[in-house]
Amino acid sequence: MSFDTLVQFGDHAADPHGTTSNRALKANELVLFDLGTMTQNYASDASRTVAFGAVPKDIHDIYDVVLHAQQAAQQQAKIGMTAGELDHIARQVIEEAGYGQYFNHRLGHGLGSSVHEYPSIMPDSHLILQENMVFSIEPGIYIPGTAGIRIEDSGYLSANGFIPFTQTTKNFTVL
Ligand SMILES: [Mn+2]
Repeated sequence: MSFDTLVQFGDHAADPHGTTSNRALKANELVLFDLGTMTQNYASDASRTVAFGAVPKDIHDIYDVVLHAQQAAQQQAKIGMTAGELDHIARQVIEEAGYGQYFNHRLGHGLGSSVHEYPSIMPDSHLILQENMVFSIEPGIYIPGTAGIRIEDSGYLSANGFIPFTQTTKNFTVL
């Protein structure tokens, strides 16, 4: 594994920098997974959030906001734009849905022989994104006391746009 696997349940996932704990899983809450592996000395990193049982509609709606933000950034990433512009694409989707204050970290980070590397995909960065840069796109919404939702793919930037390494479904999944 490229870092300690993170699994967080329900309100516990509202801390995006939290850790796995002894908090027991309850019915009808979200489960956030964040994990990666090392392959030929290169790190991977991916996150998925799934439902364990039925979750309230407002939680499902928030999931859709995160998914739209993640997909917008992934689809619009292109060579020559700045890291700040890419961050803004996802952040704007979340802000327009009214959850801007709950997306409290950068959009993504580079990865290579370690899991967090240059470039940093963050607000106001003027760094130009270049062909074959490898980075994550991982917007999230974290509502204290309620839930945390993050969807993350890592990939590389090609002439045809962002090519994700992760193929796992991002459709809302109920276990
Ligand atoms: Mn990551």
